[in-house]
Amino acid sequence: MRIYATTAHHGHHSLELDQGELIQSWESPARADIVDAELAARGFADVRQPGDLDRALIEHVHASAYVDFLQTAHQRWVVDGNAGSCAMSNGWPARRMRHIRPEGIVAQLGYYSFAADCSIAANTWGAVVDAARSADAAAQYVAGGAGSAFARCRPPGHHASRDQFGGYCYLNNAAIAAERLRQSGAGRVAVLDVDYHHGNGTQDIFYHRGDVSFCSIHADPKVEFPYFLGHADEEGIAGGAGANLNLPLPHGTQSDEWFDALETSLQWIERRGAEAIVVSLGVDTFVDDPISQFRLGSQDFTRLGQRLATADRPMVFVMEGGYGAEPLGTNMVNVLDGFLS
Ligand code: OKP
Ligand code: ZN
Repeated sequence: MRIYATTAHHGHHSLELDQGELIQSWESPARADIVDAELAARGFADVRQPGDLDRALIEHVHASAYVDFLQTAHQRWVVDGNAGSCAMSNGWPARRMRHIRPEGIVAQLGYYSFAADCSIAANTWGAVVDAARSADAAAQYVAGGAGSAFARCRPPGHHASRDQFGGYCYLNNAAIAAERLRQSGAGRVAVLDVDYHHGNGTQDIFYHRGDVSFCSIHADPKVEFPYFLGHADEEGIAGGAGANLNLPLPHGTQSDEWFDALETSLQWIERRGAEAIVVSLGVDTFVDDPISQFRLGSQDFTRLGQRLATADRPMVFVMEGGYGAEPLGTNMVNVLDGFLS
């Protein structure tokens, strides 16, 4: 299996408002280092650098003004007199307020985000671009007939919508991979999101589209981040009607119930006629994940990979969540290993 990864992510470690305190985010550089070490230890040696960022491709997924904003936000923050800190908002457009883009950097940070768990530092953009490049390169490799690839992305992407960052995500790596597969000739693509959290950004990006189906297995938004999207009645609109499937599950969900949802997902993807699949691969469904409440064991990730292989489709794995220490590497690589076995 071909891997795409870079080291630019080391420059990015966000601040996060967690239980009333501003902490160094759970979404840390060590996460990718742990996965890279496990890949190397288990013989995944075909690790490549991705090509340049394709701005035109990105603009099929994100609003151009939003991409410009991300690229320049930290510099504008510094010019505004905030050198040394990370750019983060303190106000958001809520109910009965107006969605008119304001002018100042702090206000625009609120306009272009939906959560206070995600800040922008000097090196954030470089990390974000490299994650997007990795996802694109993995999709190009698979579109060329290569079978499967893993984009070891950091920061993750599935919470980033067309024009909002949040949930540790800035550009939507999985959506970029799906769009690349479409532009490379796959008529219908599916994104299967197995991260513990709902992929609200990916859903948003493809909600009007029938050519990219989106299916997510996740903790019920009534009790879990991102709180305001991911309910079972969200089925897509206009040309995308029927092309969105959400399978919310309660806190404490165990393997049996989770794998029942996976069966439902894969049968639905089959019915949608997907020629290629992007897997938003979060392993924060693990029982000991420090911020999550499902109960999958390490062997379950091998089983997940094995079941995905039976879908018998070109597959792009895009790294999303999974927190804590060493088990993160074991669990992530177990999926890839199970897939190849
Ligand atoms: C990103 B991904 C922890 C708060 C967590 C944000 C979670 C983002 C998850 N106390 N808030 O989907 O893994
Ligand atoms: Zn997650």
